[in-house]
Amino acid sequence: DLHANFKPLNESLVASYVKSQPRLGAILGGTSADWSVKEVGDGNLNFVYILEGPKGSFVLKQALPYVRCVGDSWPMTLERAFFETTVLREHRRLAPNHVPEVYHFDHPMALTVMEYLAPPHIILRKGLIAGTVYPLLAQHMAEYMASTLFHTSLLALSTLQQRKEVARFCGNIEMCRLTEQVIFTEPYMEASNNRWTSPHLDADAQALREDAIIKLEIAGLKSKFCEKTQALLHGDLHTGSIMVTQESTKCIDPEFGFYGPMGFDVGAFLGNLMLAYVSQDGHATSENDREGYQLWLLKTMGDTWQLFSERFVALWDKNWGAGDSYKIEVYNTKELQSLVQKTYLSELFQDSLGYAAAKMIRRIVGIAHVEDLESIPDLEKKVACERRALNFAKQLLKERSKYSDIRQVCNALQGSQ
Ligand code: ADP
Ligand code: SR1
Ligand code: MG
Ligand code: MG
Repeated sequence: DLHANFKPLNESLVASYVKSQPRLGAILGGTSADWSVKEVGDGNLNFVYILEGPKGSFVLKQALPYVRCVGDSWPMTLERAFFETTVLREHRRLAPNHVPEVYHFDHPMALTVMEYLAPPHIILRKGLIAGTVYPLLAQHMAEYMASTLFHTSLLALSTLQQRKEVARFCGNIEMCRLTEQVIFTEPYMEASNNRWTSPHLDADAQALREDAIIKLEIAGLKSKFCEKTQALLHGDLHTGSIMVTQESTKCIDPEFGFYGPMGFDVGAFLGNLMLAYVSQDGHATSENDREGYQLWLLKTMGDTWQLFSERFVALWDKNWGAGDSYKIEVYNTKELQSLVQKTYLSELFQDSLGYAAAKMIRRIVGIAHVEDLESIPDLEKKVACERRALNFAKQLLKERSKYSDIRQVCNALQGSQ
C-alpha cells in the first residue's frame, strides 16, 4: 500500500514534518522555533498550511482520505495529491508564469510543498466579489489555457506520446467520477447532496429536473467529458483556483487534472466569470452600483476567448504537422489548414459554452456553491441573482449553437434577467 505510512498532519505536526526534511527546513531558514505555521485551507477538499521562516516561505498542502467540506462520511482517494503535483509540474513547464513551483512531493503522505503566492496575491473569486479590476487577467488566462491545452493535444504530440500520458492520468478515476456525479448527474435528479435557496428556488430546481432538452444536452457534455482525451486539463478551473495581483495570475489546485475536452477548462473559467457577473447586482451599494465593473467582466470574458483563440491558432501555425492529428502531407494547403483550424476552434467554442453553462447550473442547485452568490447579504437579491444565473445558463446550454462569437454571448448575458 503506497499510503501505508500516511499520517494526517496538523499545525504542530507540520513543523515536525518539515524539521525531518532538511531541504525544506533550509528554505525557511533558522530553526523550527523561528517558523510560523498557519492552516489557511478554504477549499472544499484539502488542508493547506503556510510556513514562514527568517529566510523564506512555502505552502504545504495535504490531502486527507475524505472530502473536507463533507467530512469522513465521504471517503476520497489520497492519490489526488499525486495528480495535482504531476499537473502542476507539467503545466508549469508549459506556462511557467502562471503556475506555482513545486518544491517537494511526498507520495505516501499525499503532501505537496510549493511556492507561496504571498499577498497581495488573493483568490480571484474574492477579488471579483470586492469589485477589483485585474487588467491582465484575460491575457494571462488566455496564455495559460492556450499553452497547456495546445501542447498536450494531438496538435503538438504524436499519438504514441499522448497515449502514454493519457494512460498515466487515467488513474485519476475517483476525481473524474466526483465531477461526473456533482456536475453532470446530481443537479438533474433528486439527490440528497443537492441544495438551493429554498423555498424560493424549489420550482426552478424542479423545472430543471423535468427539462428533457437540458437532459439531452448535459448527456452530450458528460459523454465528451468521459470520452474525449483531447488535452491535459486543469480540471477545476474556477475562479477559486486562480490567485491574482494586478500584475500576476497563477493557477493552483489542479487535483482533478486528466486528459479531457479542452472546453471543460475554458468553460469553467468563463462560467465562473458569468457567475461573478450576475452576482454583482447583489453586491451593489448606493456608493457603487457595480455597473462599470460588470462591463469590465464582460470585456474580460470577450478578451479571454479572443486572445485564447488567437494564441491557440498562433501556436498551431508555428507547429503545423508537429502532432499526429493533421498530417502535413494530407492538410497540405494554407486554405485547408485554415479551414481545419476554424472547424476545430468552432467546436471548442461550443464545448466551452456548454461546460460554462453546466458549471453555472451546478453552483445554484448542486452540492458546492460559490461565495459570489452565497455572500450576497440580502436574501431577495440573492434569489434574483441565482435565478438569473440559472435561467441564463439553461438558455446557453440549449441554444449555444446559435452563437458563433463570444460578443453575442456577452450581449445575451447583459440582456438577461
Ligand atoms: P482545495 O483543493 O481544498 O480547494 P486549494 O489548493 O484551492 O485547496 O487551496 C485552498 C486555499 O489555500 C486557497 O484558496 C488559497 O487561499 C490557499 N492556497 C493554496 N495554494 C496556495 C499557494 N501556493 N500560495 C498561497 N496560498 C495558497
Ligand atoms: C464535493 S464537490 C466539491 C467541489 O469542489 C471542488 O473544487 C470541485 O469543484 C468539486 O466539484
Ligand atoms: Mg481549491
Ligand atoms: Mg481542490
